[in-house]
Amino acid sequence: MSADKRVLSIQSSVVFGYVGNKSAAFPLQLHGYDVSTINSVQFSNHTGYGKWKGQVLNASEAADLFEGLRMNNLLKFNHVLTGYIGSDSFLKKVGEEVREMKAKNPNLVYLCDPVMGDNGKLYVSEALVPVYQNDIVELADIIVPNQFELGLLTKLPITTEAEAFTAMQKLHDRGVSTVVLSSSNLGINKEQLLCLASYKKDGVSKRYRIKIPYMNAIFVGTGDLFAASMLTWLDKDKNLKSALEKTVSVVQKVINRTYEHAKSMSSGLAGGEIPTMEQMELRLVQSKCDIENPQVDFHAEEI
Ligand code: PLP
Ligand code: PXL
Repeated sequence: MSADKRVLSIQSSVVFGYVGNKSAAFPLQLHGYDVSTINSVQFSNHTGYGKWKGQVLNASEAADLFEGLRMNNLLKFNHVLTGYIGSDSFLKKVGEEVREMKAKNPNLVYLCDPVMGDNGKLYVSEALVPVYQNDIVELADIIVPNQFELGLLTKLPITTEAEAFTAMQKLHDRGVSTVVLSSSNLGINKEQLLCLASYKKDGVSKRYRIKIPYMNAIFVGTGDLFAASMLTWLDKDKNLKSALEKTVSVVQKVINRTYEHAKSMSSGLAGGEIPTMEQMELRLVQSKCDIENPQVDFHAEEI
């Protein structure tokens, strides 16, 4: 095992389809990372289907897994990635463990996707919000909220690009060096999403913007792919601009391949039918070459 490429990824898992660890592990492995997964839930399929079955890992079960790793001296990760976590006690436990791992290894990089909700709606318990705000933010080196989550973390309004950067600065003030707003509706019109990024550490400060075309379709698992890709490219390139460009380009490539495939599956002889959730599952495996070697189709502007 390569000594410096061990990732602990704590997210959900699904039997069918690609969200959480199912969306993050494959891209990381393609880039040579040894990925250890803790599945915060194991569901048959993602919750967007409306019906699902499965298990939720509770805080004491998570503690058992950490204890087993500790007993064998295996808690030696260089990167921790967290995504969807459903309970506040579980999230607190993760925070304690990350704190301890960082005390032992100051070079450990923690990338947090503070999954709480989207478009003004929470999809986790309200009890998680103060845990992210008070315990988790200060542990993160990289944080990748969406627009709604950035507002929740900072208790600030995010209605303009300037307000978004003010909120991102607030996260820098708490010690987070890299903040990436993965998507926002702060563009000039509805056809345009903005992805914004801000880096601040040791007196160096950088800000970027990438414009992304809006697509009138719902993709699930793209945020998880986005986070795994940011971890990869920030680690490999050590450069926020190129990491952002490659990440957005890869996510867009996967989205487009997914949508083309879904349309080809859903259009009967008459055409025009709306794709099902199953047809809209990310075409991740089919995007192997793009993930490994992304062509940069989206360029970041420095602000
Ligand atoms: N959806 C689209 C269309 C995107 O392009 C991106 C990022 O590039 C995302 C979603 C990721 O954002 P979120 O974390 O809100 O899922
Ligand atoms: O990608 C977000 C996500 C993660 N985990 C589970 C989900 C979803 C989105 O629906 O259902 C279990």
